[in-house]
Amino acid sequence: MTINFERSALIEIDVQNDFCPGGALAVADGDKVVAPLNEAASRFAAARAPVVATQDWHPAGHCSFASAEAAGKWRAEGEVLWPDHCVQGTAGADFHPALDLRPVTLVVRKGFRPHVDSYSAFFENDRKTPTGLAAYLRELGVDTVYLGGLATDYCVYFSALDAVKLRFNTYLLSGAVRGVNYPEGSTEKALLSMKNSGVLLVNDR
Ligand code: VGL
Ligand code: ZN
Repeated sequence: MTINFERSALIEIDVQNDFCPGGALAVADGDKVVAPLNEAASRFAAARAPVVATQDWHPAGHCSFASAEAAGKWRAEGEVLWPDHCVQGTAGADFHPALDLRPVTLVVRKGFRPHVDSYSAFFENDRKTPTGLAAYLRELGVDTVYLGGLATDYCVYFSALDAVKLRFNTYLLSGAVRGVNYPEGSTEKALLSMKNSGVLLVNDR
């Protein structure tokens, strides 16, 4: 895979303990994304290209938690309820210990507003509130993004679709993602829908 690092950024989505085996919202083989992402990140760092890591960062009692009082509230299309996860300041919200943070130039935290969930690295689930990531990338002259991380069918999926909508050339590192696959089949469905939306799937090397 040849990358024009001049105008590219790597975006590592939610590589956090709660999404890895043993975590509160564990993704099967979630930790397997770490090695390919570290390898990609070291290549971006060598080229002095930006590497963004996102972090799901919920306050206790967040509206996306099945345990929350707000559980009965109206939900956006494709939104579901989850076990408590990635609560601000907990070990579950930390990046996986093997994720190499040295190449990371920006950490974007999302999902910190109690009443709105945030899957995408670019916009919250109200589809209006920006995270600031697009402005950061644009100011650095980035027109192409490479995405990997967790989970294929939620945060990676919504991030990739938004990246396309924002007119970034959008590549998915297909060996560096894993899905929750809830409901059953959603990982496959997300991959297909990304392809149909203009996301280009690439192998990691
Ligand atoms: C995610 C469910 C809830 C993700 C975050 O990172 O894909 N999924 N919060
Ligand atoms: Zn979450």
